[in-house]
Amino acid sequence: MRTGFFTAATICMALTTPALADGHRTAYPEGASVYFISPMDGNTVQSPVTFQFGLAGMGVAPAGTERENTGHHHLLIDRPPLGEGEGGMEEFDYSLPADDNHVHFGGGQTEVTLELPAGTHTLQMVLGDHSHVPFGPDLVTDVITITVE
Ligand SMILES: [Cu+2]
Repeated sequence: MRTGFFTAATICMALTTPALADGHRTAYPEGASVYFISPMDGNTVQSPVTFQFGLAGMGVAPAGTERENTGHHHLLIDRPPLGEGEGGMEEFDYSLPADDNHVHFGGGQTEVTLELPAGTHTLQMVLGDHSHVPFGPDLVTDVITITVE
């Protein structure tokens, strides 16, 4: 009985405080959001592509800066939505990798220009904390698709 009670309490807490549920993720204000300013879903663009990253309800700070309610942007390129890749939802519990599919803007950039090969690409923005751990499923964008000419 006792074990059952604690299990239920843990699940309840996980549902109401997702940012703290696993002890890894950093808390963030309710209602905060990240969004693409440009490009937008369905856009056809030329390479190099200028990206503008939007963030509401929080501030941008360089990687390594441990300041409440701040983070830095990441661009996920041509991979499944975060949480639906090989690591499943555990992707939200660890630092994002840094490779061709996971680009970090650890300088606190909100606008960058990137070379992308011609073709169709999927993109997702993810806000990460000072140690590159995603804040949580609320602080990612939908995956958008752009075509590079
Ligand atoms: Cu990062």
